Amino acid sequence: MIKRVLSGIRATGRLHLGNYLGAVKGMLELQNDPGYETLFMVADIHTITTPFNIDELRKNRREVITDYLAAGLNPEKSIIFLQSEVSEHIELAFYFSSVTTIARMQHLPTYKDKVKQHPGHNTMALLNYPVLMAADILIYKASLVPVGIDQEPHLEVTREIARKMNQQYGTDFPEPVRFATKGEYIPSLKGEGKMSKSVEGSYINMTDDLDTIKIKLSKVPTDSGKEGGPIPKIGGVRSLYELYKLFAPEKFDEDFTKPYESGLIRYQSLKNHLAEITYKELKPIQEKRKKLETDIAFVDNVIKEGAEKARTIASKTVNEVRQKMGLL
Ligand code: AQP
Repeated sequence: MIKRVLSGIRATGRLHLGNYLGAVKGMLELQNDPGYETLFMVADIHTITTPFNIDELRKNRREVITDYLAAGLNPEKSIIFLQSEVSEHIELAFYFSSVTTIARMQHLPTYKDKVKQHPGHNTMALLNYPVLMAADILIYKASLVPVGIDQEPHLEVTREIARKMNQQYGTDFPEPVRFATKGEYIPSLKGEGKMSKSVEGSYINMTDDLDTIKIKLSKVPTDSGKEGGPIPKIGGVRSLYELYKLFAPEKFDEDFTKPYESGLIRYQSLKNHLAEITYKELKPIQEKRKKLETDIAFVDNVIKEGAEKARTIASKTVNEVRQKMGLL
């Protein structure tokens, strides 16, 4: 039986290397494997769980679709859509909230982090984020989810909800697992935490040009490079190491690990080289993006057809759930 795949990215801004390496690369791999039926959405409803600007949201919904297409998501192989255009997700999330306790949601590390980040915005929508994510996945009965490691607690919640729904109402939801990429956790350029859209100075955007990437990497904090010893587990050096490993896997031992261990690393030339190899991978995506930006009708059509296809599957699941719960 063909397995379904679902993933999404919030419409909070331009995509960065963390989104690309942790999520989009996994999406591409699964899209291009005929053993899977793939659905990729822009999680624009999830965007309103943290403070947002209306005009920015409207713009970013389209920007993320364009980023997806530029990176290689293909509407002939995948269903690409905006979450808000399939309102069944919200309906299913409400049904799921009836088998989810408030205490379970309050204990999630992702929830606590966001409350810390936006103390004046501790809303029901934020608390409900993982329930909506469970609905996003289970509405398509997807069993594989290409997302970064930071999303693992939410997948655990999704599995719990699937189990509870199946036990209490006899539904047939799968218990989805994460599809991990090599870049499942890209650290921040600031050397602390993960690369994140909402942390200024932490990220490289997929649309950054070579000079911008060089400037951003030049600011990554490092040590003197003369101490030697094992690569630190945290901090700016670790961030550089992780990026180097992903963009130059065959050379990182020789270029990074050995010079570091022997106290001979030269950060400036290393950072410049890292900027060049990073840009080399992003350049074709950026070129494709430029063309897509002018092809408004094509992008509009992707959005329209994606929603129609997604809605067909989603409404079937919601009807099944209504029936099983006595609402139909
Ligand atoms: N640093 C990261 N390393 C690996 N994967 C990452 N992802 C995000 N950051 C990293 C993955 O990208 C996908 C989309 O994430 P999202 O936009 O839905 O939400 P997010 O995690 O909130 O992304 P940001 O950049 O951190 O946005 P803000 O700052 O707005 O919260 C997910 O698969 C995620 O794992």
